[in-house]
Amino acid sequence: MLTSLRRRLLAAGIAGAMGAAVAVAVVPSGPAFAHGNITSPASRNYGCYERWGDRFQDPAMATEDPMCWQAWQADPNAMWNWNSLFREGVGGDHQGAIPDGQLCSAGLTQNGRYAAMDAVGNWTAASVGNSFNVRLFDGARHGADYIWVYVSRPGYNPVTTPLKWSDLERVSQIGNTPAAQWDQLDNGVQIDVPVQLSGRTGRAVVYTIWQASHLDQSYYFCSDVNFGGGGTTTPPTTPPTTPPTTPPTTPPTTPPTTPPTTVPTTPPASGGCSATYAVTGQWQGGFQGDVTVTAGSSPIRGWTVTLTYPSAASVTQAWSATVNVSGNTVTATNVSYNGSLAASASTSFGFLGSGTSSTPTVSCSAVA
Ligand SMILES: [Cu+2]
Repeated sequence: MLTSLRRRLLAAGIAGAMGAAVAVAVVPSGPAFAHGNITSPASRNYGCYERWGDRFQDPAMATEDPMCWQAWQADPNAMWNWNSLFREGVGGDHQGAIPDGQLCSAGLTQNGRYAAMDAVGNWTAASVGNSFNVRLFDGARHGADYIWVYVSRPGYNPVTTPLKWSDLERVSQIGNTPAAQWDQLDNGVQIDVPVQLSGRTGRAVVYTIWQASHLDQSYYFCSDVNFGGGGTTTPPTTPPTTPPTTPPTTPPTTPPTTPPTTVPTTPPASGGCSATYAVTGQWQGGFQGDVTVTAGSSPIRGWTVTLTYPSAASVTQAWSATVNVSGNTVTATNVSYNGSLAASASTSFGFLGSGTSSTPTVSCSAVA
Protein backbone atom coordinates (compact mmCIF):
# COMPACT_ATOMS: atom_id res chain seq x y z
CA MET A 1 0.00 0.00 0.00
CA LEU A 2 2.69 2.44 -1.00
CA THR A 3 0.32 5.05 -2.30
CA SER A 4 1.32 8.01 -4.39
CA LEU A 5 0.61 10.12 -1.35
CA ARG A 6 3.09 8.19 0.65
CA ARG A 7 5.66 8.39 -2.09
CA ARG A 8 5.17 12.12 -2.21
CA LEU A 9 5.46 12.42 1.53
CA LEU A 10 8.56 10.33 1.41
CA ALA A 11 10.01 12.40 -1.37
CA ALA A 12 9.32 15.43 0.72
CA GLY A 13 11.16 13.89 3.59
CA ILE A 14 8.31 13.78 6.04
CA ALA A 15 9.46 10.48 7.37
CA GLY A 16 13.14 10.96 7.09
CA ALA A 17 15.04 7.87 6.21
CA MET A 18 12.02 5.64 6.07
CA GLY A 19 12.69 4.73 2.49
CA ALA A 20 10.65 2.05 0.84
CA ALA A 21 11.54 -0.60 3.37
CA VAL A 22 8.77 -2.56 4.90
CA ALA A 23 9.85 -1.85 8.45
CA VAL A 24 9.96 1.74 9.52
CA ALA A 25 10.84 3.50 12.72
CA VAL A 26 9.52 6.94 13.36
CA VAL A 27 11.04 8.44 16.44
CA PRO A 28 10.13 11.82 17.84
CA SER A 29 13.07 14.05 17.22
CA GLY A 30 13.17 16.41 20.13
CA PRO A 31 11.25 18.36 22.71
CA ALA A 32 11.52 21.80 21.18
CA PHE A 33 9.14 21.60 18.29
CA ALA A 34 6.97 24.53 17.77
CA HIS A 35 3.37 25.26 17.80
CA GLY A 36 1.58 28.23 16.44
CA ASN A 37 0.45 30.34 13.56
CA ILE A 38 -1.67 33.30 12.55
CA THR A 39 -5.17 31.96 12.11
CA SER A 40 -6.79 35.28 11.16
CA PRO A 41 -6.14 36.77 8.74
CA ALA A 42 -4.77 33.33 8.02
CA SER A 43 -1.13 33.05 7.09
CA ARG A 44 -0.29 31.55 3.75
CA ASN A 45 0.45 28.06 4.97
CA TYR A 46 -2.23 27.99 7.65
CA GLY A 47 -4.80 29.24 5.15
CA CYS A 48 -3.82 26.57 2.63
CA TYR A 49 -4.01 23.96 5.38
CA GLU A 50 -7.37 25.17 6.62
CA ARG A 51 -8.99 25.48 3.21
CA TRP A 52 -7.55 22.38 1.58
CA GLY A 53 -6.12 20.03 4.16
CA ASP A 54 -8.99 17.62 3.88
CA ARG A 55 -8.79 17.50 0.07
CA PHE A 56 -5.27 18.56 -0.70
CA GLN A 57 -5.09 16.46 -3.85
CA ASP A 58 -8.27 17.96 -5.33
CA PRO A 59 -7.26 19.35 -8.73
CA ALA A 60 -9.92 22.04 -8.35
CA MET A 61 -7.43 23.80 -6.11
CA ALA A 62 -5.23 24.51 -9.12
CA THR A 63 -7.80 26.94 -10.46
CA GLU A 64 -9.64 28.00 -7.32
CA ASP A 65 -6.60 28.66 -5.16
CA PRO A 66 -3.53 28.38 -7.38
CA MET A 67 -0.97 29.63 -4.89
CA CYS A 68 -2.08 27.02 -2.41
CA TRP A 69 -1.89 24.45 -5.17
CA GLN A 70 1.70 25.32 -5.93
CA ALA A 71 2.46 25.19 -2.22
CA TRP A 72 0.93 21.74 -1.77
CA GLN A 73 2.77 20.53 -4.86
CA ALA A 74 6.07 21.95 -3.63
CA ASP A 75 5.93 20.44 -0.14
CA PRO A 76 2.80 19.35 1.69
CA ASN A 77 4.77 19.39 4.92
CA ALA A 78 4.57 23.17 4.85
CA MET A 79 0.88 22.73 5.54
CA TRP A 80 0.94 19.65 7.74
CA ASN A 81 3.53 21.41 9.86
CA TRP A 82 1.68 24.70 9.77
CA ASN A 83 2.76 25.38 13.32
CA SER A 84 6.51 25.15 12.84
CA LEU A 85 7.40 28.15 10.68
CA PHE A 86 10.15 29.43 12.92
CA ARG A 87 13.85 29.99 13.32
CA GLU A 88 15.95 29.64 16.42
CA GLY A 89 18.87 31.66 17.65
CA VAL A 90 18.10 34.78 15.69
CA GLY A 91 19.00 36.96 18.67
CA GLY A 92 16.47 39.57 17.68
CA ASP A 93 18.19 40.34 14.37
CA HIS A 94 15.29 39.29 12.18
CA GLN A 95 16.39 41.36 9.20
CA GLY A 96 19.88 39.95 9.44
CA ALA A 97 18.57 36.40 9.52
CA ILE A 98 16.05 36.64 6.70
CA PRO A 99 16.98 37.95 3.25
CA ASP A 100 14.62 40.02 1.15
CA GLY A 101 12.40 37.82 -0.97
CA GLN A 102 12.40 35.07 1.68
CA LEU A 103 10.34 36.72 4.37
CA CYS A 104 7.40 34.35 4.07
CA SER A 105 9.57 31.24 4.40
CA ALA A 106 11.49 32.71 7.34
CA GLY A 107 14.62 32.67 5.22
CA LEU A 108 14.01 29.18 3.87
CA THR A 109 13.88 27.84 7.40
CA GLN A 110 13.61 24.10 8.12
CA ASN A 111 15.69 23.25 5.05
CA GLY A 112 13.36 25.20 2.81
CA ARG A 113 10.19 23.40 3.81
CA TYR A 114 8.23 26.64 3.51
CA ALA A 115 9.91 27.96 0.36
CA ALA A 116 6.64 27.99 -1.56
CA MET A 117 5.32 30.68 0.79
CA ASP A 118 7.69 33.13 -0.90
CA ALA A 119 6.18 32.47 -4.32
CA VAL A 120 4.81 35.63 -5.90
CA GLY A 121 1.26 35.52 -7.13
CA ASN A 122 -2.38 35.85 -6.36
CA TRP A 123 -2.59 34.33 -2.90
CA THR A 124 -6.08 34.15 -1.52
CA ALA A 125 -6.54 37.30 0.54
CA ALA A 126 -8.83 37.91 3.48
CA SER A 127 -11.06 40.94 3.26
CA VAL A 128 -10.37 43.29 6.14
CA GLY A 129 -11.26 46.78 7.14
CA ASN A 130 -8.70 49.36 8.18
CA SER A 131 -9.16 48.16 11.75
CA PHE A 132 -8.70 44.47 12.28
CA ASN A 133 -7.16 41.99 14.64
CA VAL A 134 -4.27 39.69 13.98
CA ARG A 135 -5.03 36.48 15.79
CA LEU A 136 -2.15 34.27 16.89
CA PHE A 137 -2.87 30.71 17.95
CA ASP A 138 -0.26 29.15 20.24
CA GLY A 139 -0.81 25.45 20.74
CA ALA A 140 2.29 25.07 22.87
CA ARG A 141 1.35 27.82 25.29
CA HIS A 142 4.70 29.48 24.81
CA GLY A 143 3.32 32.96 25.24
CA ALA A 144 5.25 35.85 23.74
CA ASP A 145 8.27 37.95 24.54
CA TYR A 146 6.75 40.18 21.89
CA ILE A 147 4.60 40.14 18.79
CA TRP A 148 5.33 42.63 16.04
CA VAL A 149 2.83 43.22 13.25
CA TYR A 150 3.87 44.86 10.00
CA VAL A 151 1.75 45.79 6.99
CA SER A 152 3.18 46.35 3.54
CA ARG A 153 3.23 49.99 2.47
CA PRO A 154 0.75 51.45 0.01
CA GLY A 155 1.85 50.72 -3.52
CA TYR A 156 3.42 47.37 -2.75
CA ASN A 157 1.68 44.68 -4.79
CA PRO A 158 2.12 41.16 -3.44
CA VAL A 159 0.62 39.70 -6.61
CA THR A 160 3.58 40.87 -8.67
CA THR A 161 6.45 41.65 -6.33
CA PRO A 162 8.62 39.68 -3.89
CA LEU A 163 8.37 40.98 -0.36
CA LYS A 164 11.30 42.97 1.04
CA TRP A 165 11.83 44.34 4.53
CA SER A 166 11.72 47.85 3.10
CA ASP A 167 8.18 47.18 1.90
CA LEU A 168 7.04 46.78 5.50
CA GLU A 169 5.98 49.19 8.16
CA ARG A 170 5.46 48.11 11.75
CA VAL A 171 1.94 49.04 12.71
CA SER A 172 1.25 47.24 15.96
CA GLN A 173 2.96 45.27 18.67
CA ILE A 174 2.54 43.81 22.08
CA GLY A 175 5.25 43.13 24.61
CA ASN A 176 5.94 40.32 27.03
CA THR A 177 2.68 38.44 27.44
CA PRO A 178 2.70 35.09 29.22
CA ALA A 179 0.34 32.47 27.86
CA ALA A 180 -1.71 32.69 31.03
CA GLN A 181 -2.82 36.13 29.86
CA TRP A 182 -3.98 34.89 26.46
CA ASP A 183 -7.42 33.52 25.66
CA GLN A 184 -7.51 29.98 26.96
CA LEU A 185 -8.63 27.24 24.56
CA ASP A 186 -8.81 23.51 25.03
CA ASN A 187 -5.83 22.96 22.78
CA GLY A 188 -3.77 26.06 23.34
CA VAL A 189 -4.08 29.79 23.70
CA GLN A 190 -4.70 32.64 21.33
CA ILE A 191 -4.32 36.37 21.37
CA ASP A 192 -5.56 39.20 19.18
CA VAL A 193 -3.21 42.03 18.27
CA PRO A 194 -5.25 45.03 17.14
CA VAL A 195 -4.22 46.92 14.03
CA GLN A 196 -5.60 50.34 13.17
CA LEU A 197 -4.81 51.93 9.83
CA SER A 198 -6.46 54.58 7.73
CA GLY A 199 -7.04 55.13 4.07
CA ARG A 200 -5.84 51.74 3.00
CA THR A 201 -7.36 49.99 0.02
CA GLY A 202 -6.47 46.98 -2.04
CA ARG A 203 -3.99 44.20 -1.49
CA ALA A 204 -1.31 44.04 1.16
CA VAL A 205 0.69 41.58 3.19
CA VAL A 206 0.45 41.47 6.96
CA TYR A 207 3.76 40.25 8.34
CA THR A 208 3.88 39.04 11.91
CA ILE A 209 6.90 38.20 14.02
CA TRP A 210 6.15 36.18 17.12
CA GLN A 211 9.03 35.94 19.53
CA ALA A 212 7.89 32.97 21.56
CA SER A 213 8.82 32.76 25.22
CA HIS A 214 10.54 29.47 24.53
CA LEU A 215 14.25 29.24 23.78
CA ASP A 216 15.10 31.94 21.24
CA GLN A 217 12.32 30.92 18.91
CA SER A 218 11.02 33.39 16.35
CA TYR A 219 8.08 32.78 14.05
CA TYR A 220 7.39 34.64 10.81
CA PHE A 221 4.05 34.74 9.04
CA CYS A 222 2.76 36.29 5.83
CA SER A 223 -0.99 36.85 5.70
CA ASP A 224 -2.60 38.23 2.56
CA VAL A 225 -5.31 40.83 2.98
CA ASN A 226 -7.52 42.93 0.80
CA PHE A 227 -8.45 46.25 2.40
CA GLY A 228 -11.95 47.38 1.76
CA GLY A 229 -12.71 44.09 0.19
CA GLY A 230 -16.12 44.04 1.74
CA GLY A 231 -16.03 43.66 5.46
CA THR A 232 -13.92 42.75 8.40
CA THR A 233 -11.80 39.75 8.96
CA THR A 234 -13.81 36.65 9.53
CA PRO A 235 -12.38 34.70 12.40
CA PRO A 236 -12.00 30.99 11.87
CA THR A 237 -15.21 29.23 12.69
CA THR A 238 -13.42 27.02 15.15
CA PRO A 239 -10.03 27.27 16.77
CA PRO A 240 -7.51 25.10 15.05
CA THR A 241 -7.43 21.59 16.26
CA THR A 242 -4.11 20.18 17.25
CA PRO A 243 -3.10 17.09 19.06
CA PRO A 244 -1.90 17.56 22.63
CA THR A 245 1.05 19.89 22.82
CA THR A 246 3.42 17.19 23.97
CA PRO A 247 4.03 15.54 20.59
CA PRO A 248 7.29 16.84 19.19
CA THR A 249 5.83 16.79 15.73
CA THR A 250 2.31 17.77 15.02
CA PRO A 251 0.37 15.81 12.47
CA PRO A 252 -2.25 17.14 10.18
CA THR A 253 -5.47 17.50 11.96
CA THR A 254 -8.60 17.53 9.96
CA PRO A 255 -12.16 17.14 10.98
CA PRO A 256 -13.13 13.53 10.86
CA THR A 257 -15.33 12.73 7.94
CA THR A 258 -16.73 9.75 9.71
CA PRO A 259 -17.43 9.32 13.39
CA PRO A 260 -14.38 8.06 15.23
CA THR A 261 -14.42 4.38 15.78
CA THR A 262 -13.09 2.97 18.99
CA VAL A 263 -11.87 -0.55 19.27
CA PRO A 264 -11.35 -1.95 22.75
CA THR A 265 -8.74 -4.57 23.22
CA THR A 266 -9.37 -7.96 24.51
CA PRO A 267 -9.15 -7.92 28.30
CA PRO A 268 -5.59 -7.30 29.45
CA ALA A 269 -3.57 -9.86 31.23
CA SER A 270 -3.64 -9.12 34.92
CA GLY A 271 -1.19 -6.39 35.80
CA GLY A 272 -0.74 -5.60 32.11
CA CYS A 273 -2.18 -2.89 29.98
CA SER A 274 -5.01 -2.27 27.59
CA ALA A 275 -5.31 -0.03 24.57
CA THR A 276 -8.05 1.60 22.58
CA TYR A 277 -7.72 2.76 19.02
CA ALA A 278 -9.63 5.57 17.37
CA VAL A 279 -9.53 7.17 13.95
CA THR A 280 -9.59 10.86 14.77
CA GLY A 281 -9.19 12.25 11.29
CA GLN A 282 -9.65 11.05 7.77
CA TRP A 283 -9.00 12.73 4.48
CA GLN A 284 -8.37 11.76 0.91
CA GLY A 285 -5.37 9.50 0.98
CA GLY A 286 -4.79 9.28 4.67
CA PHE A 287 -5.97 9.21 8.22
CA GLN A 288 -4.91 9.90 11.76
CA GLY A 289 -5.00 7.16 14.36
CA ASP A 290 -4.81 7.77 18.07
CA VAL A 291 -4.24 5.11 20.67
CA THR A 292 -4.79 5.37 24.40
CA VAL A 293 -2.76 3.02 26.56
CA THR A 294 -3.99 2.27 30.07
CA ALA A 295 -2.14 0.36 32.73
CA GLY A 296 -3.92 -2.47 34.49
CA SER A 297 -4.23 -2.91 38.21
CA SER A 298 -0.51 -2.46 38.84
CA PRO A 299 2.07 0.04 37.66
CA ILE A 300 4.02 -0.68 34.47
CA ARG A 301 7.42 0.48 33.24
CA GLY A 302 6.82 0.19 29.54
CA TRP A 303 4.35 -0.95 26.91
CA THR A 304 4.00 -2.21 23.39
CA VAL A 305 0.81 -1.90 21.41
CA THR A 306 0.25 -4.07 18.37
CA LEU A 307 -2.29 -3.10 15.74
CA THR A 308 -3.08 -5.76 13.20
CA TYR A 309 -4.82 -4.54 10.07
CA PRO A 310 -6.70 -6.61 7.50
CA SER A 311 -4.20 -5.49 4.85
CA ALA A 312 -0.76 -3.96 4.64
CA ALA A 313 -0.29 -0.93 6.84
CA SER A 314 1.55 2.27 6.07
CA VAL A 315 2.57 4.90 8.59
CA THR A 316 4.03 8.20 7.46
CA GLN A 317 4.54 9.89 10.79
CA ALA A 318 4.12 9.09 14.47
CA TRP A 319 4.46 10.84 17.76
CA SER A 320 4.83 9.79 21.39
CA ALA A 321 5.77 6.26 20.40
CA THR A 322 8.37 4.40 18.39
CA VAL A 323 6.44 2.83 15.57
CA ASN A 324 7.43 -0.05 13.34
CA VAL A 325 5.43 -1.36 10.43
CA SER A 326 5.75 -4.84 9.07
CA GLY A 327 3.17 -6.11 6.65
CA ASN A 328 -0.22 -5.84 8.27
CA THR A 329 1.18 -5.09 11.69
CA VAL A 330 1.97 -1.79 13.34
CA THR A 331 3.97 -2.11 16.53
CA ALA A 332 4.27 0.88 18.81
CA THR A 333 6.53 1.03 21.85
CA ASN A 334 6.61 3.75 24.46
CA VAL A 335 9.18 6.50 24.28
CA SER A 336 11.22 7.53 27.30
CA TYR A 337 8.71 9.88 28.81
CA ASN A 338 5.53 7.83 28.60
CA GLY A 339 6.52 4.29 29.43
CA SER A 340 5.96 4.40 33.16
CA LEU A 341 2.32 4.40 34.13
CA ALA A 342 0.77 4.16 37.55
CA ALA A 343 -1.97 1.59 38.04
CA SER A 344 -4.95 2.52 35.85
CA ALA A 345 -3.12 5.54 34.43
CA SER A 346 -3.26 6.33 30.73
CA THR A 347 -1.11 7.85 28.04
CA SER A 348 -1.57 8.14 24.32
CA PHE A 349 0.26 8.17 21.03
CA GLY A 350 -0.74 8.84 17.49
CA PHE A 351 0.27 8.37 13.92
CA LEU A 352 -0.62 9.24 10.37
CA GLY A 353 -1.43 6.43 8.03
CA SER A 354 -1.72 6.61 4.30
CA GLY A 355 -4.50 5.07 2.35
CA THR A 356 -7.88 4.38 3.84
CA SER A 357 -8.21 3.47 7.47
CA SER A 358 -9.53 0.07 8.30
CA THR A 359 -10.19 -1.38 11.70
CA PRO A 360 -7.28 -3.18 13.33
CA THR A 361 -7.31 -5.61 16.16
CA VAL A 362 -5.51 -4.11 19.12
CA SER A 363 -3.38 -5.70 21.79
CA CYS A 364 -1.19 -4.30 24.52
CA SER A 365 1.67 -5.87 26.41
CA ALA A 366 3.33 -4.30 29.41
CA VAL A 367 6.76 -4.34 30.96
CA ALA A 368 6.09 -4.78 34.64
CU1 LIG B 1 7.30 25.72 20.07
